[in-house]
Amino acid sequence: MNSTALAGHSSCFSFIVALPMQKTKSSALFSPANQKLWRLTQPSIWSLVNDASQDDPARSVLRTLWDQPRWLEAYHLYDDHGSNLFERICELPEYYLTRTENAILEKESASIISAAPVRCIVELGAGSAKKTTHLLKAQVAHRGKTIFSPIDVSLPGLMASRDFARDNFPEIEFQGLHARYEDGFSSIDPNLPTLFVFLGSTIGNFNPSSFVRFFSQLSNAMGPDDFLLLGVDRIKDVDILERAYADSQGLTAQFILNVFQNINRLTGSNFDLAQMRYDSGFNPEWSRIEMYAVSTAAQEISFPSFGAYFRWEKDDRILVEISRKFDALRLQQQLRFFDLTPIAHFTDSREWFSLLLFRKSS
Ligand code: AVJ
Repeated sequence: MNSTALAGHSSCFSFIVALPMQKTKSSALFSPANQKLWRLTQPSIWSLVNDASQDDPARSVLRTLWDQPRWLEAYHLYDDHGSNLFERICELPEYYLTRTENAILEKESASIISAAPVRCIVELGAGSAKKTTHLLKAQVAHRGKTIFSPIDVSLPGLMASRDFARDNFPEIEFQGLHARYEDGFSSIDPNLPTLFVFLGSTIGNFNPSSFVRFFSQLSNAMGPDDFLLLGVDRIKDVDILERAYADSQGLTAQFILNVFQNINRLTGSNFDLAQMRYDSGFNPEWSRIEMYAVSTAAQEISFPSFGAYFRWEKDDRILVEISRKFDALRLQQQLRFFDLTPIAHFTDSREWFSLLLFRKSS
């Protein structure tokens, strides 16, 4: 474990003694110019010193609710209740994604690590770190001491990930980044050979403009010895796709409608969950599942602190989440134009899910 990271917080005395050590230690992860942007706010967890760039979640909600169609940024789904619901979705028989990806990781982690000789693993999204176990195990077996640095906006997620790493992988130096993905990966030293890991088909949440921005920024932050492992859900039989987002227990409906509870809390708005229903389906033109909230009665939605309101008419829809389904070969081809060269492709026997490995091309 990173004991110097802990030392800076324990007492005044160790603060004086440990501070210089702490700086040399963490500079293994951050590029020297970016080191000063970060401070430890928790043992082994860094935050931006000046987080003014952080978007106000309430403003994000209003900005997209006035768009046409009305829509929401996916991150609002993951308040505490939403995160719990998502964990339960991952266990649903209809929701094959998590299970399938895990099985591929279990089988292929050694090959992935052999193909990507790195000293650091940066995971976008901390999750529970359990899905990363196989990779971490293979990395430690092949290379011994390693930096593991998850980036996440959820502090509880990072802390759980840190505790999991501490309890299971004494060889790992944990450096969590409490930040947005792009703020996190832009600070990492491009000279440190790093495997960036983006699992769970989370990339499927991104609309076209955030997709392009994300890969431009990530590729730009990557050094010549860096790799990207991307987990994506594939195009398949429409019934299988649609059932994964319309489960018989109604958990997905709860997960999607819960966002309005969160928004009421964030903005003081008056969305009435009893007057809306969940609807979802596959849109073949956009190759994505679309998840909507539909109003079952005309309602006036007001945002008192913004002096704003709109009428949500009966049967009108708010696009709460999208989940893109990918053609793996086409995606590999597309990412070449972001200077990412495909070097390996791992899938399951049904070809439902893919792990794509890329190298930064110079
Ligand atoms: C976390 C974005 C991968 O799109 O499958 C699951 C989210 N939403 N059921 C997905 C989700 C409804 C999930 N991702």
